[in-house]
Amino acid sequence: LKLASELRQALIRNEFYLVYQPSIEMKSGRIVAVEALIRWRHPERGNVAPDEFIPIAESLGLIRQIDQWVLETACRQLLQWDEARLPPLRMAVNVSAGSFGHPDFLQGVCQALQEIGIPPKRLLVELTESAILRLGEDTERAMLALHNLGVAVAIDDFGTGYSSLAYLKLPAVAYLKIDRSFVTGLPMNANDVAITEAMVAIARSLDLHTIAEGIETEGQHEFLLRAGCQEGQGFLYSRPLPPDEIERLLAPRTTGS
Ligand code: G
Ligand code: G
Ligand code: MN
Ligand code: NA
Repeated sequence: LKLASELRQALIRNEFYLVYQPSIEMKSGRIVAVEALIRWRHPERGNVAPDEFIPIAESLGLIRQIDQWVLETACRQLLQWDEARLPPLRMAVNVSAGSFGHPDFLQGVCQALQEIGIPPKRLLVELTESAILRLGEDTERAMLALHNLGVAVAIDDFGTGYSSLAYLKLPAVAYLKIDRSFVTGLPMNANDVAITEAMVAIARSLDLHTIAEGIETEGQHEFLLRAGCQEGQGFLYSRPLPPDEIERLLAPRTTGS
């Protein structure tokens, strides 16, 4: 596959970049966090979607390098925003099973946080349910190590992954992301209403923070706010943005004179 050999070169050639999607507190509408999302600017093909190249990177064993690059780049960005006196955001990064389950993952996280100077509680690691299923017994070990470091984990794409609910009890798991597929049908679809309400109820009773994904309409926002969902992401608030646009949204305004 041509894409495979090009993917090997992409890190060296600096073809990856990150965009950041805001996450808002439902009650106030304030931006409280961003999620880093990788993009690949291919010299000939133009932008290649992560859905296309992440699975290839996983199968080629390149994902650990890529995820580490994402982690470091996102942490450096967070430091820059702090220095520009933006409100203190939480930074979420997506991590694949192959990275999360590797014995060196914790050290990579530790190193990025320490070298760049980011407190562990500012970072959120997003792991999909399907990744947890693939990890099996490695999940618990990696989760405990992250928890001891002070980094929280979000279960991404919650409700789509055929895995058990047992991992919701693991100490690092502090966030649950309600998948876009359940948000789409709100507030009209009775099944989506029942499922999202049940998810918020589970999260609340386990003391987990809920983040709904893919919010596109006021009706979805209203429903989720009333259901008790704490945070939301989606095109209604903002698309994933390059760093300078995040700054424009959040920079402290200089007042007159
Ligand atoms: O940004 P977009 O919606 O196109 O992302 C598509 C998928 O790619 C999402 O499921 C997301 O979790 C995944 N993804 C985006 N950025 C990263 C990344 O930096 N690392 C990993 N492992 N997955 C990512
Ligand atoms: O799987 P994960 O949640 O990491 O994927 C995030 C992806 O979802 C991003 O690539 C982003 O572009 C996409 N996304 C974010 N908000 C919306 C939305 O409101 N509607 C749709 N259709 N996609 C969204
Ligand atoms: Mn995610
Ligand atoms: Na998701």
